[in-house]
Amino acid sequence: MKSVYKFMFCVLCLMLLGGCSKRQEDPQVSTPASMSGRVVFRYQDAKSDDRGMGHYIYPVPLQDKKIGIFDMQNFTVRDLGDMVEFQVEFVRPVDRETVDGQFFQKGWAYQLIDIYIDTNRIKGEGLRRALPGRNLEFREEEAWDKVVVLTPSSSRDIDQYFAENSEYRDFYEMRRNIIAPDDVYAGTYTITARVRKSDVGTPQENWGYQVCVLGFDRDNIGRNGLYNMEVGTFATNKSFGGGTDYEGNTNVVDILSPSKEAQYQVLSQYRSNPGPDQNVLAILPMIYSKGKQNVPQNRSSSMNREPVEILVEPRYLKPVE
Ligand SMILES: [Ca+2]
Ligand SMILES: [Ca+2]
Ligand SMILES: [Ca+2]
Repeated sequence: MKSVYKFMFCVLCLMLLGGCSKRQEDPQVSTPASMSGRVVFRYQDAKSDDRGMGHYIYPVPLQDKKIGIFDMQNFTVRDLGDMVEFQVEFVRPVDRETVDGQFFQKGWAYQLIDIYIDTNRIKGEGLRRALPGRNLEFREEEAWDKVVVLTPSSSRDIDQYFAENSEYRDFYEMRRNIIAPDDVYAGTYTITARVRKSDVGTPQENWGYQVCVLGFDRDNIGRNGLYNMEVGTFATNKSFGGGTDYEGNTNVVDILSPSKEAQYQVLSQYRSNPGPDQNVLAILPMIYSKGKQNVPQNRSSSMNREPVEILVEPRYLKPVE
C-alpha cells in the first residue's frame, strides 16, 4: 500500500513540475525575436561609450533616469533562410514611450539606428557619405552598398524622403539600397529587424558592417537631417550637448567599437565650420566578418589637437571570429 502512495506522490510531483516548466516556456514561444537561424556576424560593443566622440551629453529630459539607453552592447546578424535578421542590444531597457508620454508606430521611443553594409569591399563601389544628418563618411574602399534604417516611426517617411529629394543625387540613385523595414520588434533590451534577402542579399563572409545609434527626432527632416537628434554645444530638450553648433561634428552617439577610446579617436577626427563646405567629416571604419581590417583613418586637418599620428587600436584590426 505504502509503495502505491509513493508512486502516486511521484506522479503528482512530475505533473506539477511539468506544468511549471510549460508555463515558463510560453512567453519565449510567443516572442517574435526568438533566437533562431544561423549567426553570420556578431560584435560586442564597448560599454559606457554612448558619448559620441567622448563628451556628448544626453538631452535634458533624459539626463537623470535614462543614461545608457543609447549605449549599444551587441550587434548580431542571423541568416533565417529567406530573411536576414539584424539585432541591436542595448545596456538599458528600450523605452516604449517618451518621458512626456509620446508613442510611435513601431513600439519604441528614442533610438534611430543605421546599419551600413559593405557587400563588396571594392574601391569605387557604393557610397562614401553616411545618410543626411549623420555627418560621417566612409573610406573609398569601404563605401556602403546597403543601409538598413530602423526608425520608431513610419518606414514610408524614409522611403518618401529619398524618392522625392532628387537634389541629393547620390542618395536618390541609391534609394533602393536604403532599406527601412516594417518587420521590426522591440524586446526588453533589443531592437530587431527582419529584411528579405531579395532586398539586402545573402550575407557573405566578406561583408563589412557598421552600426550608428542616434537619438530620434520626428521633426528633424530637411537638408541635413533625417529624423536624427542634433548634437549642439549645449544640451536642450531635444538635442544632445558636447558638440558644436555647426554641422561638422557627428550626431551619432554610439558606433561599433572595440573600446570607448577607439570610438572617441575615430569620431573626433572632424572639423566644424560655419560654412559647411569647409567641414571635414570623421571617417567610420567598417568591421569585416572575415579578413584583415583596415587601419582606421584619421584626418590631418581635424580640430582634434591630439597628435595626428594614427592611433592604431589593435582590436579594430583583428578579424571578427
Ligand atoms: Ca556601447
Ligand atoms: Ca562597397
Ligand atoms: Ca561603441
